[in-house]
Amino acid sequence: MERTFIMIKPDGVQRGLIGDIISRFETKGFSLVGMKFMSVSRELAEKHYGVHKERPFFGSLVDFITSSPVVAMVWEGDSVVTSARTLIGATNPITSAPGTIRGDYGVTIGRNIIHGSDAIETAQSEIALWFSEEELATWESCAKSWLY
Ligand code: 3AN
Repeated sequence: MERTFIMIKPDGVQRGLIGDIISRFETKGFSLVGMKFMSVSRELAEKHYGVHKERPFFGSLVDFITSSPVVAMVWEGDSVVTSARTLIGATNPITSAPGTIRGDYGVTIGRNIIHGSDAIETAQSEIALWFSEEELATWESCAKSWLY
């Protein structure tokens, strides 16, 4: 079963959007397999956003992500990587569609509420970066097969 890494950024946490965001993933039909409310170290933030190291916004992005707690999550389900990106909406909240998380709640690209892995390989490396194996649960003992 496919998994993706989702992070509610400091702005999403401070604006009280945790419940709504989790609800959107749950009602879509995905399964939560890991979640923690946590402060982010500079080291973790720099590794997570390493691909953007040369971009002009890298420093402010790391400053922002480390400024106050985030909610780190792993969600599981059919094609969850692509589907989560659809639920989240385009990077720039000005152009993300109404009905998406960023489209409904965001205005600023540097404060776009939520992160979601952009590909299956990225999801695997981000999950390994943010979570240990013991922090991830399994739904095998639950009768959820009828959801799909
Ligand atoms: P996404 O989060 O939609 O995958 P990326 O990977 O292009 O978008 O960018 C990662 C993060 O970097 C974004 N979520 C946003 O917070 C920030 N970011 C991207 N582009 C800019 C920009 N032009 N100015 C400021 N921050 C940006």
